[in-house]
Amino acid sequence: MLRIRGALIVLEGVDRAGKTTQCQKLVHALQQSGRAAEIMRFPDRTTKIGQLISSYLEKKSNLEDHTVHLLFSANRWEMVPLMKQKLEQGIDLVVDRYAFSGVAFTSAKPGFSLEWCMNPDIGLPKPDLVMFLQLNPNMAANRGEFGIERYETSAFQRTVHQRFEELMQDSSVNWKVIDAARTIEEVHKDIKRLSEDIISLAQNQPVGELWR
Ligand code: 2DT
Repeated sequence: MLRIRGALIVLEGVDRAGKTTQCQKLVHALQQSGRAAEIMRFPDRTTKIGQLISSYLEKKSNLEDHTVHLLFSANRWEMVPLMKQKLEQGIDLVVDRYAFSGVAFTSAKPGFSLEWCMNPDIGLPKPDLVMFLQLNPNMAANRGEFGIERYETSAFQRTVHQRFEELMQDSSVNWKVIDAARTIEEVHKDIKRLSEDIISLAQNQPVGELWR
């Protein structure tokens, strides 16, 4: 019998949009319906590269901007063999941030083009579905104070949001915009439905290559 592959599903959005909560709820719902589903998140702070990134985000160390961008990308590439293995085993991967966060955050810094930022991530496993949790920056700010990590200021988040809007113009990626200003359950219902649809479609197709 032909083994049916899992789907690669990514959640993106600005801070406070509810990505992490929704990833957890989606994995739980898929598991409840009998699928093998697992959560992943980037940056993955558990690896050696991830620890360098974590210390940078916590402002315990400084890294040059190009360097940290490449580390974020390397942190994805180091997980690629495992991701491919899991997808081939039929496991659905629900991923909290991916290359799109990589590009949106670095290109929000002065002097970084989208194109330069996209380059190191070209060829990563292409998500079957990328859901962007849309929340306007004012509403995000109303959900509470920003944290103390790097990038957690409203001015920077506004620019990040603009960069995501530019990335969403790219029709080679299967973007779906989700209104994240609703209740957790309403948002979850949409995410679950879109995910179930893509899981059936993806199983008959090979995993693609991002931005190639
Ligand atoms: P969280 O761990 O709270 O999601 O914050 N980031 C993330 C980048 O700058 N580049 C990337 O490639 C990725 C995946 C977004 C992580 C912070 O790191 C930023 C917020």
